[in-house]
Amino acid sequence: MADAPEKKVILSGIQPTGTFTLGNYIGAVRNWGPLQEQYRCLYFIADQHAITVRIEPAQLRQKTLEAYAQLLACGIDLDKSLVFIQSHIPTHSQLAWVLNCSTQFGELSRMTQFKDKSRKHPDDINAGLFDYPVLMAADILIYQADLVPVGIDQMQHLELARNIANRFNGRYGETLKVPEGYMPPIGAKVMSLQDPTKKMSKSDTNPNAVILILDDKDTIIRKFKRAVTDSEMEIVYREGKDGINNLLTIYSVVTGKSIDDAVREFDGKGYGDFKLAVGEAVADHLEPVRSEYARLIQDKAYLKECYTRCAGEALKMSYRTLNKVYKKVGFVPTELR
Ligand code: ATP
Ligand code: LTN
Repeated sequence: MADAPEKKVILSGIQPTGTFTLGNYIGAVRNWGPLQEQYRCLYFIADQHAITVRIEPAQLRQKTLEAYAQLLACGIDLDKSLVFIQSHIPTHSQLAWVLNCSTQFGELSRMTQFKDKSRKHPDDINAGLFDYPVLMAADILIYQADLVPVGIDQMQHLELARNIANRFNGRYGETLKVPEGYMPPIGAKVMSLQDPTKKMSKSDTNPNAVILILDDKDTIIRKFKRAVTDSEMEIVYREGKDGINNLLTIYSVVTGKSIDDAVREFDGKGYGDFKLAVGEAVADHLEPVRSEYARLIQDKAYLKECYTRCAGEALKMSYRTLNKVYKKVGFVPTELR
């Protein structure tokens, strides 16, 4: 009998820089669960990326475990996917070194995230921050991933990963799969509730700007009530109405209704009623995530068993690519791997 065709590989990561926001959830993590049915999925906590900005070691350790439990609480099923911690898999950094030598200084200098974060942390523009996209390329290419589900802010990094793969293949012969991005049709960029021209971000210092997926119902409603909108009175999706557009997008995603239906539903209503309805819908949608997280985070032994098993499998997969790459570039083979 012919072998069943191998499933396509999906890979994505998230940094343990804080509790996931509604932006992370809608733009990325929420979409990862449903993909498990059709694809071979690998998801990981990018703790090595997180140290490109200053973070206390104890905090990083705790946030990494919390992020791991949050991923599982968001519907990722360990019978179908591998969920691991980046620093447990040394091959990512090993491949990153080789890929560094196929990456140009100029292209890394153009990365928007590098420029933004350099501006935010002018006293710590470290080489890791600069090299961040090459490690990200290695994360993806080491598993020969076909698809990478991310929010819009990561598309530039993904494009760079594609360029690096093409350049490597051009120089050494076909070795690395060139991945495609996978963006949600709606919600690829959820905006801050306090400045709807800026993306909602885990590292925002204004707590009212950000909904955390573990916020309780009262907190969620309070934050939506304070959301910045505009001085008009019309609930429509239109250019220039960034605050209302953002709320309509969020409402549409968490209720499964189309934006047009949402606009019809709130026709003639005031902003106050609308914000309350969005807050309630988000809180209800996130409630199962919050309770599942509360259960999982108690069980450290279970979490350890999960990330250890997954790392073992991921490591084995990753060696296949690393060994090929090492051979192609001309490293002398060793029995040690
Ligand atoms: P930080 O504030 O620490 O930079 P972040 O909130 O931007 O963190 P990341 O860990 O960089 O989060 O991103 C994880 C995933 O969430 C990525 O796929 C990213 O594209 C997506 N994402 C982040 N913020 C948003 C947002 N506001 N809207 C949609 N997707 C988002
Ligand atoms: N840079 C990503 C996190 C990340 C990632 C990856 C995403 C690290 N490695 C590989 C997709 C594929 C971010 O979300 N900021």
